[in-house]
Amino acid sequence: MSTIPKISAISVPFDLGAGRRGASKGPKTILQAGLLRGLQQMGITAEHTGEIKLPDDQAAPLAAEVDHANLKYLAEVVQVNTRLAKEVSKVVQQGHFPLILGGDHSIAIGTIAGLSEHYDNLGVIWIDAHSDLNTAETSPSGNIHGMSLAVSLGMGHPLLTEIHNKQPKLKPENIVLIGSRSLDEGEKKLIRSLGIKCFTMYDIDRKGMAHVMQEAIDYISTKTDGVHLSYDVDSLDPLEAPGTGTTVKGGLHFREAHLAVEMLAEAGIVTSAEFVEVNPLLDDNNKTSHLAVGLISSLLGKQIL
Ligand code: 5AB
Ligand code: MN
Ligand code: MN
Ligand code: MN
Repeated sequence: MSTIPKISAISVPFDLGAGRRGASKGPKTILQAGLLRGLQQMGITAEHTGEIKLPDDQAAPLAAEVDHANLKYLAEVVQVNTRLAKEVSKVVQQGHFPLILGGDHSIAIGTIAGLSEHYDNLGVIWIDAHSDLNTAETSPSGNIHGMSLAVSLGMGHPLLTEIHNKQPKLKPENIVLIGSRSLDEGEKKLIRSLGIKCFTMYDIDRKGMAHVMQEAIDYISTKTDGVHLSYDVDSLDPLEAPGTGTTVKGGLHFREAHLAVEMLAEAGIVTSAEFVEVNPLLDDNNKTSHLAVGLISSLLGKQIL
């Protein structure tokens, strides 16, 4: 990505979409780990456009009105994502590259909603141990961070799917899942019935990360007019990324995780990105925040030589 536009980083210090608290502190530690300085040293113009405001008391009456069985903190998730969608849309309008720092993965709802205003065929590369394709009906936890991709496909509570109007935001054939290894029954059914492209850890072991990424890039670049990268750090093995709320063994190794973003940089197809689920309260010496900085730098063109 040699012709990278100005980067506008947006912090979303929100964690009520997850089952554990702490991801709200992710954006701050990622910035403290030197994100902007590193990008500037690479010759990239990067600014921090600010933080999305957290839910206020106005969320409470809304929460009381809606039926939110198995949708924890629905009102708060709706409020934060409504604000985020507006901000992301504004950044795209300005011609900048939106870089969203989470926060738990429920914020993908707002990111994708804001992006969808500007693309007819938005592609999404979803690197995650999970597929986040649950609905209130299939979710084992009620945590909305496990539902964000389903919401973007138009499935779920109307208060979520109707954020920022356009419906649905995404088409199933424009999605690629990478790193999957913990899928709930309802999610598996949905992946099969909608024919969503899914590279599990088995595929990565079997074919190698380079092969998988090339297939993913070829698949998504022909039919989309923009590609959003949604990178959940729990895609990495917990040994590499201990600071995250829902770890699953058998994940991406350090180099596999970087190769993925290096190949995306080389392909030059990514038009926006979010890095989510960094939880400093669970981390080991900010290892996971530093990892996120490394991954973002590689995505934006940092090379070894
Ligand atoms: B994450 C689980 N599928 O729905 C659920 O971290 C986990 O954004 C979701 O990928 C994990 O509760 C959500 C069991
Ligand atoms: Mn400008
Ligand atoms: Mn996720
Ligand atoms: Mn995950």
